[in-house]
Amino acid sequence: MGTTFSGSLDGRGLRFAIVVSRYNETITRRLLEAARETLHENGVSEEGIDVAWVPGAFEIPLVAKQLAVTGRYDAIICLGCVIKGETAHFEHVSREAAHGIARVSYETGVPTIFQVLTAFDLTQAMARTQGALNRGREAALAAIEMARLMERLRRNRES
Ligand code: INI
Repeated sequence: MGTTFSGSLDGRGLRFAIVVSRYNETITRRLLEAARETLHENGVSEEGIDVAWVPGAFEIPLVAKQLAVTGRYDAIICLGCVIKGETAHFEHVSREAAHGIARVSYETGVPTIFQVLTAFDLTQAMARTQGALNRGREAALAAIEMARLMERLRRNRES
């Protein structure tokens, strides 16, 4: 019988970097708080969480990559909020954030979690940063699970 690989939600001893954008900061702070809280709830220590602030979602991938290549982190969590305005700027920013964040994962092998909200208005964004629905929580859980899964896959490669 073959092997089934899966991660776990045990964050003890893991290290994370969170890249968070200041644009729409009311929302991104809420994502950050929920992500931090969830990491702690799952055993990640205060010293295990570094945070880097960037101006907007467009700048997230560069900083995420810079952090990923240090080799210090088990996963990178990217938090941002893009809200549709009256021009196509929204499309460019959200597309590049998504592509860029995915590329960081593929190029570095470090799980890089995409939690850049793309909303049509502030109400939609607020709804996704409340209570159990807070997407910062989802991002933190995905980061722990992916960190543990990658660790498991590395062990499998070495054995
Ligand atoms: N950045 C965001 O994070 N969210 C937005 O909604 C947004 N809009 O709508 O313009 C936004 N723009 C700034 C962008 O991310 C860069 O910081 C800027 O273009 C400088 O490179």
